[in-house]
Amino acid sequence: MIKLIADSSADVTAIKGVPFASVPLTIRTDEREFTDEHDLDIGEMLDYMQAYQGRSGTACPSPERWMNAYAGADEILVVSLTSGLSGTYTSAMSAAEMHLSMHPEKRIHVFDTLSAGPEMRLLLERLAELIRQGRRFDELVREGTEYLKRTRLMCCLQSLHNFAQNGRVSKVAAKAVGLLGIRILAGASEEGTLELIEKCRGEKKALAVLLEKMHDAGYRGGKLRLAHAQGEQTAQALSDLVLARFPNADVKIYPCRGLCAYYAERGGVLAGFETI
Ligand code: X90
Repeated sequence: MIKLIADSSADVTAIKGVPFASVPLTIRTDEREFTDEHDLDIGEMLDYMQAYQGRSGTACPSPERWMNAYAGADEILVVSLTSGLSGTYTSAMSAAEMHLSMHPEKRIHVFDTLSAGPEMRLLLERLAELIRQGRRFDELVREGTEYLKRTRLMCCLQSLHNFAQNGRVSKVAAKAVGLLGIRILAGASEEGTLELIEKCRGEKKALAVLLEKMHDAGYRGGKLRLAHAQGEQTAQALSDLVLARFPNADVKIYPCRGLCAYYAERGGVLAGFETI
């Protein structure tokens, strides 16, 4: 049996026709801890975070969590959040090492996506498609690795507060975008870190520029996955722009789960897309 597994930053809870498990990260303050599972109320978490005055942070899944997800499957493909910003990949790899030492006949591959959210989802969709075609493990690894080179992640955010307080972007960069009406366009760099692209005044302008940046990166109307942190209207506006330019684009809009919602912050939209 082959199984697909991703950490919760992929914003995926199930995949049609393929065994799948989601391994949660956690989001915490000094008072509360949120486990990024199905029943997590994202709206409530964002309200709480907005009102909370102290520090907050996140933690990657423990190797034990990964090992539990590995149990029972013969061949395992893991789609992990970027190693450039999180210990998730390292944790998945040490779990794989331990699991294989007990079950040497099994196979595990961990994809370091150097990305997050919707770009991870694109990879999961691609792998699921190949699995349904009956492709072999080695081919899945090879094709998945190739596919990742043709996908990208960009985002439009209203705040970098949570990135900054976790030391994942400089405080100087974060200060400049806490201002009312300013939207920050950013993307996943080649090293899998957050790369600032541009600051824009107002959403309309920001989305127009984002589409240009996507086009520059090679987007020509292929798959586009938009994950939003209670920013459905923004995601819809971007989708409208994209469809006006590429009427046959394959666009899907859906809510972020906890980890991405925490970092994207309310109103943030993440765009994962295919390039040519
Ligand atoms: O290990 C941990 O505590 C988790 C740290 C996660 C940090 C990154 C989360 C990114 C969520 C936000 C916008 C897209 C940025 C992409 C950069 C690769 C998504």
